[in-house]
Amino acid sequence: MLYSVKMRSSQSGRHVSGAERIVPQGELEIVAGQLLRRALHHASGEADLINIKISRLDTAQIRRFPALPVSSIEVDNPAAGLRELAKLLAAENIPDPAGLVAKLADLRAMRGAVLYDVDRQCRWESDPERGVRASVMDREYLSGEKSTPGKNHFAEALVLATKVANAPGIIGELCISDDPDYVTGYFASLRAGYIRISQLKAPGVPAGGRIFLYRGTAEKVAETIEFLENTPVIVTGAALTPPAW
Ligand code: WAQ
Ligand code: MG
Repeated sequence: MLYSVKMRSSQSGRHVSGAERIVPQGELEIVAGQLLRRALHHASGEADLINIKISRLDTAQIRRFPALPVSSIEVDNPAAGLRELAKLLAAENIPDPAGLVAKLADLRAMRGAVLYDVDRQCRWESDPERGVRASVMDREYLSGEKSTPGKNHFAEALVLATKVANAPGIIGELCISDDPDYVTGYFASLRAGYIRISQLKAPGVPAGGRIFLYRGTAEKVAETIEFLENTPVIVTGAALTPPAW
């Protein structure tokens, strides 16, 4: 039996941290404890509200996707990283790369991501302050592999990016961590894979966020959001550590 475990924490209503896991019943206690510790000790602030939600999954609904292939671009400073990001968007024929990169660099303290319609140039989240949260996902645990406490930015982002890239109507994703000292970000899509960029912000900067790029009809947005929020996804063959720069 598998369960979805979601954690989110906030301080005075402002999002501080969140995480999603899929675990067997026997690991619920340990994983809930790990997520609780993580919520209590977060670099972005001390939480005054922590929510841990556990729900049993219908295993017949679980979709499995192979992890996106990982590649990397090393840059000397954040400005160069943002330029590389814009180049990747241009290479994907996404309209207004510079505008999108500027939008990303401006984001802060959302629980979820911006769902951005690249052709209509509008946002589709019903609550723009919260955004759309990709959820109910995890890596496939290899036999004997124990889930580790603490946050592995790369491993978690690769799982999220793989789910998002496989969502109907999503043609790409941009990400900068909101953790003040985590400066590596990425662009990901089913076509391009998961492309790390070594610096997208300066150390100590609390800003960060995600933009999911949507292309499709207005009628199909609901299907995309439903997949992102509720379809259980297990990502296979995902590395725990990134390739060396
Ligand atoms: N669904 C949608 N948006 C999310 C989610 C989610 N499940 N989790 C976080 N976000 C949004 C939210 O706006 C956060 O403020 C923002 O993304 C950043 O989240 O290869 O740590 O968890 O080394 O701070 C990238 C790793 C790490 C790069 C990204 O993001 C690499 C990271 P964080
Ligand atoms: Mg964070």
